[in-house]
Amino acid sequence: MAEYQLYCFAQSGNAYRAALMLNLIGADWEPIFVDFFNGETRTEAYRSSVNEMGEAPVLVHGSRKLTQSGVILEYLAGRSGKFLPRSEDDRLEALRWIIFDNQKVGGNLGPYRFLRNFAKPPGDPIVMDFLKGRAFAALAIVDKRLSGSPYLLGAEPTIADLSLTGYLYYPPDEFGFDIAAQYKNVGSWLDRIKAMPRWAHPYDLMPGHPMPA
Ligand SMILES: N[C@@H](CCC(=O)N[C@@H](CS)C(=O)NCC(=O)O)C(=O)O
Repeated sequence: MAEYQLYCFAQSGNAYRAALMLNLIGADWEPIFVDFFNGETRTEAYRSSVNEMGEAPVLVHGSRKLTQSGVILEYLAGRSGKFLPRSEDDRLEALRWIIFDNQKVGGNLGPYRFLRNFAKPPGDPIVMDFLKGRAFAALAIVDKRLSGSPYLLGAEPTIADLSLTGYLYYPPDEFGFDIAAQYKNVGSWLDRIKAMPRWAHPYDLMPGHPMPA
């Protein structure tokens, strides 16, 4: 058995944050497929034995079980010393961006992409416009931040960067817009992270893609 197990599925940008971190730090890890689209996270069994919050990702490390991608990133950075913000100020700054991402970037892009590609029926146009507008406003803030430095906290990549990539490598046709082309600094930053050894696309890193017809 691998050292780490990650409950995840390929379409989940929330889970990708943790899967990407595990891969980039060279951890010995294996995915455990969560059958999200058939309702696994809503079952009593999942909530009682995997995550009471009914969410993926979940990281298992020995007797420890961690949920919330931000918590998982912090844990792995602390253990590996990689992507770890060094000073107390930097740790707080990374946490600030991770929360911003969870709420405003991934927090809007995730539901938008879900309603556009996977929900039956697809999302109401008014809801879609709202989510898109919120996501664009948040991406503009990230783009401005990245105009001054290669990574969110400066010269070195941290867990804040890995968190923010969550939904940003999925294909533009799943969104109906091209984030990397529309937000140039975000596009170059995504390329920098993509060039790191052991980077992998979410569809190659986690199980469940392509989805059965
Ligand atoms: N803030 C959480 C979000 C996790 C999350 O919402 N995951 C989705 C899958 S992409 C989920 O399991 N949703 C189930 C639900 O909300 O009922 C994180 O970053 O881990």
